[in-house]
Amino acid sequence: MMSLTYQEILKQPATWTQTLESVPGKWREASQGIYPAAISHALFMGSGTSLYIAQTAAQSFMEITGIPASAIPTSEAFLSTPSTVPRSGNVVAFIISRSGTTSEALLAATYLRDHHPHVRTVGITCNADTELERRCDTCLGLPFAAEQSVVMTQSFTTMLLTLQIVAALIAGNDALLAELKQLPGALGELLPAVERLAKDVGSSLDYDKTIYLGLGPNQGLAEEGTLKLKEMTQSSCEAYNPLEFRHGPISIVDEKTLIVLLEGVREKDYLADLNRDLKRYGAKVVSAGPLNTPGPDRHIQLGEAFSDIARCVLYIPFLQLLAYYRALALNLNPDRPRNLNQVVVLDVH
Ligand code: F1P
Repeated sequence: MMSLTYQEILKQPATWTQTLESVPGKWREASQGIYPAAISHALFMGSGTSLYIAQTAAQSFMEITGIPASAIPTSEAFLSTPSTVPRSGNVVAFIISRSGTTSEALLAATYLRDHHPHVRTVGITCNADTELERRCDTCLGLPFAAEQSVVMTQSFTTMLLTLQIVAALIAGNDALLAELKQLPGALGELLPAVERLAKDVGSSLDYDKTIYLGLGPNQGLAEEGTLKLKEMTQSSCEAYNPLEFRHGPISIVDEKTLIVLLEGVREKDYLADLNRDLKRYGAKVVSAGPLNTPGPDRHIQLGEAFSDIARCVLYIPFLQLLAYYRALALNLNPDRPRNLNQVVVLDVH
């Protein structure tokens, strides 16, 4: 039988089309009583993959709307409230959870509802009729992106794209909405080349560590790259901002290091120096993005027609397929990650 994870990765162009068609209407309904001009802060939270969605969504939201935004692990909303939840103003909290049943997401929703009436909670989930929906003030359900796999793939890009659409609607940015609408077609065209490179690089067992580099909105994507690789292959890997990586962590680079660089236009003048150092210390560098800066051993050109924000979801299928093909090369079953279930539950919820 074909791997469920693989099938869900390849479904993304179709799932993104459904997202773009349905989210504006869903948001119109769900956002009754939320007045864009009155929002003073947007808080994005999740656990695991959903935390990395929150990171990229928060950066996207602030860039698109100009409204201050931050991302936190859901546990921090109720365990470190004074340092994570603004004490006043009109705060909108997006609580992201594929399952809609993860304990920390439920605890955060209940805590905010009971203790912080100035915070309006919006659940984002891929399942219908969930406990998260019952505990939040309002909810965006995306059941067409529900998954059978343990490892989250199409749910990552669907929930991230949803939050970017919501930000564009809040900002009244029609040009960005039109740009986002080009994504399913762009991924459809790119997938064969993305898969070829992911298979080539992922199948090589010449590396004992993988480093993912991404700046700004791409940092959450780099983190997500590590999580896919850890879940599907239990390999050692880390994520960094590419310029930060030169300030110490570069000491770990050697001939058995694979670097996956997610290029953004904003850092284009700074990447040649980084690539030179990475090569000098023996790393194999694979880059993905719109630039094709001199230096990498392999490159996949993607998303040059898109802004840095709209391009975010386009990098992700490459990272997912890289982990998938490495799992196959290691004789592991990507559908059965070690020590992990679809939902992580605490005794207290
Ligand atoms: C989040 C999560 C996933 C992880 C695993 C367990 O769940 O931690 O990131 O890969 O599937 O659950 P959710 O709150 O988004 O359902």
